Amino acid sequence: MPWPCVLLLFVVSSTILPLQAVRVCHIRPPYRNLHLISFTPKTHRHATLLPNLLKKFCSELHLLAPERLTLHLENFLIVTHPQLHALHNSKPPISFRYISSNLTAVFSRAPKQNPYYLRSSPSLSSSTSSSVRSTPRSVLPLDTQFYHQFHTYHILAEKCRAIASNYSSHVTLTSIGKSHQSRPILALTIGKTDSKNPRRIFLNGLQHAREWVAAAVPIYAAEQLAVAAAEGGNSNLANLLNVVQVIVVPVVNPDGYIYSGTNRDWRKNRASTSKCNEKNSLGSQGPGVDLNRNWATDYGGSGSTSLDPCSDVYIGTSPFSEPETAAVRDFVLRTKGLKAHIDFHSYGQLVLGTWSFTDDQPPRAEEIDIVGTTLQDDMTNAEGAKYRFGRGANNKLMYPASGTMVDWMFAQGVLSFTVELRPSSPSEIVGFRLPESLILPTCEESMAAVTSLLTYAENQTLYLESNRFRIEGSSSNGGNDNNPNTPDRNQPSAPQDTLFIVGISLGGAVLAIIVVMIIAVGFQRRMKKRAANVENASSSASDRHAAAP
Ligand code: 0X9
Ligand code: ZN
Repeated sequence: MPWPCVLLLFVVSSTILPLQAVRVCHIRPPYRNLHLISFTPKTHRHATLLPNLLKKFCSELHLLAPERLTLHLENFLIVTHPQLHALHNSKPPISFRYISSNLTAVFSRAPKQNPYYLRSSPSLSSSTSSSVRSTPRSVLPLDTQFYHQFHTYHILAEKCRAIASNYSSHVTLTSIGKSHQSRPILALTIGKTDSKNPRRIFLNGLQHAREWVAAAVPIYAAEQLAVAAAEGGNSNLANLLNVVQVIVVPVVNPDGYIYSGTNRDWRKNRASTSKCNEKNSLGSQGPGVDLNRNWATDYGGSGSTSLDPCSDVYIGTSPFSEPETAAVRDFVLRTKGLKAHIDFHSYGQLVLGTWSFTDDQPPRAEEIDIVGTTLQDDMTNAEGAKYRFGRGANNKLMYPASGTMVDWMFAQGVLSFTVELRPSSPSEIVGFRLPESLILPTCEESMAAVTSLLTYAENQTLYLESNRFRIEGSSSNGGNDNNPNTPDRNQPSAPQDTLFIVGISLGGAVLAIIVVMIIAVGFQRRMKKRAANVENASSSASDRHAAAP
């Protein structure tokens, strides 16, 4: 029999206050987006105020509501996430206690041991609830349920509004411009910054319509940061947010995102042209501009670009011809103190440093490598999914790309990375169609990178020094076999060895021959291993290239 989950009341004690007939709602598993909370009316005033409050929520928001309310005892409520937020925002006359969002765990207990299953156990007292997390909170918790599924654009925009209103002392929501189809491009700003010497980082997602997880990740980061800022205290994130402000534009391409709901492999924006078909399953032709080819740095260069308006990598008519890229450009140009940036995409599990269009040595190459390698490690260590770092056009991880956002950001002096989220390759899981169960882990590992980027922005010198030491000191995890820009400390050293051997005395010749043979065998083995690595890297790069764009 399914557990009927009702708003429960204890009948143990003295005062039972009859309420107006409020229905008892039944819910069934799966218990998604639900929270268990409680109220303890301490006075008759509370007890008279509460019924109306609850009734309001019940009728308007389908809150589970009691038939009776017990004075001095805990009265349990099951609320949906929006109800919880609405209740919180309504500043109820008595405080509620947040207990758990894991209703499956709560209701999987045997009825007799289940303090919340009171229909069949009316004698249980409120003290039995101590087995469930009962930290009183004044700040709304992170809504992890939200990240268990992909949402429509409308819901994502609602979520941004909810983050801004629920944490209004720490978060502001603005529109930085409009898309082709006049949708606002939303930006959330979290934390404060000293106006004389501002330090900011910028996160964005979803330049490419079909890369859905790349919208969830920046929203998760914004919510997580908002919770940390609101909770304050001495947490690492709260301290960082006292110094560094974070700006999040989760969906650069809202029109494309919406369109990908019906045309799942859509990549570009929704600029129209009469020249192309309205279809675009992978590989076919459709209108629109590839926003990540529409930036001014090496605009129209040879890195996977096209002048064909129907191509998936069409560059548009001129740099920033698209309202979406122009809006972000203008916003970035008027925002002082930007230190670092991540442009989230999927897929490949890659951290890519600038430049994207050339192998020429960029300025601050060592800095890019230290931060990039650290982000790679942070993301890998968070959940165990392996991320790889590389920079340059021919980094063996991804194809060259011209006119990209990260290259333009870097040209403005902002350390900038493309992060290709999960999955790692099309064969592992089907590319852009990431299973929903992997959204949250992807968000969580990305949060590790965001935290690291905040730490970098807080004190670049300290960050670089400590990570330089860590990367040089680590034998395997910190380094990256596939990164051509990291000096290969395992390069075979045969030429020096040979010179050395030539110089030794004749008496040592026999010994020298043995040494040479040992070195030669070792050298041969290393070369074989290296060849195998290169082969692996290039086959994964060509897989990737074949899949996107
Ligand atoms: O092609 C792109 O714009 C990005 N890849 S995606 O599959 N998400 O479309 C890569 C851009 C950065 N490229 C390099 N750093 N090479
Ligand atoms: Zn992309």
